[in-house]
Amino acid sequence: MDDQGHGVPLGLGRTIRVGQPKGDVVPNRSWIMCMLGVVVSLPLLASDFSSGLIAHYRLDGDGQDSSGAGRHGQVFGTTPTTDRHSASGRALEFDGDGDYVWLATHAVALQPAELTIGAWFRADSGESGLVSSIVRSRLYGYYLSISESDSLDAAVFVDGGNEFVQVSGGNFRDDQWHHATLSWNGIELVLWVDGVLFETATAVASGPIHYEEAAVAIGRDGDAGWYFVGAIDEVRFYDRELDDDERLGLYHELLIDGWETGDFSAWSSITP
Ligand SMILES: [Ca+2]
Ligand SMILES: [Ca+2]
Repeated sequence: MDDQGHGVPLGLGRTIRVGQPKGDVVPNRSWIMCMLGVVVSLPLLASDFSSGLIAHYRLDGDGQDSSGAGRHGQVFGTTPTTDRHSASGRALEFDGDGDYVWLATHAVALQPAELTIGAWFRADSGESGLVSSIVRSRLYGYYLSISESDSLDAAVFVDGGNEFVQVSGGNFRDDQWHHATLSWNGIELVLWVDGVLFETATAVASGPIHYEEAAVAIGRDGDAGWYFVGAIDEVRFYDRELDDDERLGLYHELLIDGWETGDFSAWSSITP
């Protein structure tokens, strides 16, 4: 395993555990009723998303942290672009050539023992053969990226860096917006994509994520290249695992956007 966490293991990692897909999880009725509750209790739902929130990068043309913690990122390159709702200037475009948001100043906070990362991404097609990093903390640490073969990869390093835990699959270099939620709870790595459980992997050695150095970035593999090509939006870091309703809530945050803007077209997406 190289310290990038990409490519062929080179012997540094003691074990590699790759989980199996568990199929789709259909939003259940209780959740739907919960979401309907948004109409009358939006502030309650919104407050749930702030529990354990370390940082929230809306990437509305900048690297500001809107969590209230002041963990603002330093933006290099990038171009404001449309988000998944076609709202202009509400996401960042990364050209694959030196564009990234540098978060190392806040590495102490952004390198928790357990974590959840939620992010929207739109990976450009035609970039196969390259790794496109969505979020990375290295050395070791964690990452969410599009692989050379266009799969979505999520991984953490634990047990002092001796164990590499990864989930991987699909083809996401498709010019479409997708939402990924990566969680590590000390035992299991869980990846949700577009509001459903995608894959899990259980570690041999439980424990905190292992970090060395402070290289945390959006759109780059920490301080080691693998620049993202496409757009990234709404990156959230939590210092805890989210439960399934919360994961679903992150994805369906568009409902909250609809509530705010009066566009309820997305409501059909949770028809039971
Ligand atoms: Ca945004
Ligand atoms: Ca550039």
